[in-house]
Amino acid sequence: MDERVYELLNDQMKKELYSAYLYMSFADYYEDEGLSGFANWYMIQAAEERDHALIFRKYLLDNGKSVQLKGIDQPDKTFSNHLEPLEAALEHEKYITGTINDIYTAALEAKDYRTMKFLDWFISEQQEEEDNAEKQVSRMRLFGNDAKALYDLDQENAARVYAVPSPLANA
Ligand code: OFO
Repeated sequence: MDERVYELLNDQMKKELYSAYLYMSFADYYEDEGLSGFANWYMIQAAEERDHALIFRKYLLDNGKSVQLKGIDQPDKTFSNHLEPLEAALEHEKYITGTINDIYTAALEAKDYRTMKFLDWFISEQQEEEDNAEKQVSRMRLFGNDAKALYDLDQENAARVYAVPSPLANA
């Protein structure tokens, strides 16, 4: 495997684990705010991010590469209203989309078609994650100032259930 592609895949594991850590901090904020549905949403999001890291880990191991676990930063977000974590999540997902695109570009340049194919799942996943994050932002902007509507949004988020991502389910 091309050295740069390898490094980027390895770094992505850390970024996905940081995403899990970040979303857990959002869940903690919402728990403190009494919005346990939003907390549920972000704990499931955190579980998905950990799974994303495991998918990269498996890909490296399946391709005979060693895994290098690197240090994970402390999330430094503090929030002053219910909208801010949702906006931070959208911004973060766009950043992660950029990092996936960077690996794809490196794989293309290295003619590493296998890695490009592997990344296809993540490219679709990022579109879904950005869509979900955008939906959370717009619904909070529209309805977040109304107590009954906020309660309903919280209930909706409470209904989210964890599902194993297909690359791990089929592993
Ligand atoms: Fe790993 O998908 Fe969000 O960041």
